Amino acid sequence: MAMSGERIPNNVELGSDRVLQRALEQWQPRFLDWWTGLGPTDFQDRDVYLRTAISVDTKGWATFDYVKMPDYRWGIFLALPDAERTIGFGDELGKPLWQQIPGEHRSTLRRLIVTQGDTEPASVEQQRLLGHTAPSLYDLRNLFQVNVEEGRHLWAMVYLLHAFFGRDGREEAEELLGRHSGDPDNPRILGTFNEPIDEWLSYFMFTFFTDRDGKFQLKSLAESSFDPLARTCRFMLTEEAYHMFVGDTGIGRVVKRTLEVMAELGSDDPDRIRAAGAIDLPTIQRYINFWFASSLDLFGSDISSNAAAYFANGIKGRPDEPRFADHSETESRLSIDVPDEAGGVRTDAVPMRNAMNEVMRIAYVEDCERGLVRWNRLIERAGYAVRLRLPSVRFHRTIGSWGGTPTDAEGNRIDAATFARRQDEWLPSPADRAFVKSLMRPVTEAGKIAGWIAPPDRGIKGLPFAHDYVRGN
Ligand code: BYC
Ligand code: FE
Ligand code: FE
Repeated sequence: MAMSGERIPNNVELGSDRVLQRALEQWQPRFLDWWTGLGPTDFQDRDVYLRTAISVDTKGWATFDYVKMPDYRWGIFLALPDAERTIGFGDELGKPLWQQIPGEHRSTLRRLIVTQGDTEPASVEQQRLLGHTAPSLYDLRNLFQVNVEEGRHLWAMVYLLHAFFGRDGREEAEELLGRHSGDPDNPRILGTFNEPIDEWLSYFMFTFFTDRDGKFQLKSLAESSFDPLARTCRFMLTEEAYHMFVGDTGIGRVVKRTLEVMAELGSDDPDRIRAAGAIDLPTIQRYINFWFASSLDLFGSDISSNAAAYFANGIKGRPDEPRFADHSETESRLSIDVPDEAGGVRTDAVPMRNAMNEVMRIAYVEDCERGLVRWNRLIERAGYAVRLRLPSVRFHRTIGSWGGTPTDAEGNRIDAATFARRQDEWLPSPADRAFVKSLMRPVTEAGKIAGWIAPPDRGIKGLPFAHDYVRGN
């Protein structure tokens, strides 16, 4: 099915649509210019042991080999069609899926696809300097693995724009390479994707918390009535799992190393732990607070007429929609806590369709909790009473009912002055960030690892940790 001999590997029979093929072949060199200009700096001529998607066959969907990143075979792969599937939610429940875009939903779908597509290259831009400070060759390889796959996710959205949106779609595809993370004049669309990621603790937080937003957004778009969108998201989720693994095990390895240093010192004093070159648990907690809150914002407003319209029109469902009992949700409501005018909290019963962003956010928070359970098990086994926790979903929000309402990490409302005075208790301070950055020194010898992180339990694809995953200098 996959045509790997083609310039753009694909399973969408690109060769039978010459106009589309030519349009994408014209976009390809622009993508490569972007990749070499704004992708990982200075590692483009290295041989990196990378996974490449080559088909959607569940057993053999990817190959592993040494590749120079600019030679990576970014392809277009959609999960196979499911002949049984019909519209799974909303007002058109049970009707046939759309293979083309209904005119009335064109601008909405375009905006969602552009928003999804925008995040993918944004993350590559955010991470472009990290290669210079990788704690091991294994981590360096994982960074580049995630980067090339985010590049492929951009291809997935650009394919949809070119194939289904004509001239508008081609223009949007250009702009996906024109906006840049953190650019004051032309930033990326969503907040989190303009945050700098210039050290590896933030990188692991990002792949844990922000790629997990990706998982949930992709799962909800995988339910879309627009079948090509659903199928492309289904396949993207195959790659996404590893991105979250990198974050989950990355944070776990930082915690593990910190616990080793605490045992060596016989102390949990943050200053002594820092002096010994590890990251104290309170600092890790503050990074969790920051990245969790920022990623919660990515779900949009908790009460959203946009979300209600996406659901009613069958455009965007809930993650794992078949697991819900009611796929129409015309009568049901969800209780949502919002700040009231008197400085307290009020509970509103919001029509379920308007609360779809919150439904997703709740599922996301539960998924995040599972990671914390694993890290806390390490702390518990080491004999310490402290636990890492997720802050309240109200904490440090910029979007939704709690956006701009100051609270402490438990979600109690406080005034702005108190927040300003105490924020260094909850969020990474400039001094925390400077400390974490001071630890970032590259370790480039196979089998060696930086002092602030433990090695992984195993390497890639059955190879040892000490394998030479990135070759050539
Ligand atoms: N920052 O009703 P509202 C990933 C805007 S991550 C800035 O609240 P709605 C990845 C919103 O656009 C997954 N603006 O929101 C991870 C709207 O603007 P307009 C990315 C924000 O529409 C790691 C306005 O506020 N995929 O794949 O229900 C590495 C009010 O709208 C933010 C998607 O997001 C924010 N945080 O939902 C690589 C899926 N939040 O239109 C990749 C596609 C909201 O009034 N996107 N706004 O100008 C969506 O489904 C929706 O656009 C959102 C917002 C869920 C983001
Ligand atoms: Fe992605
Ligand atoms: Fe990802």
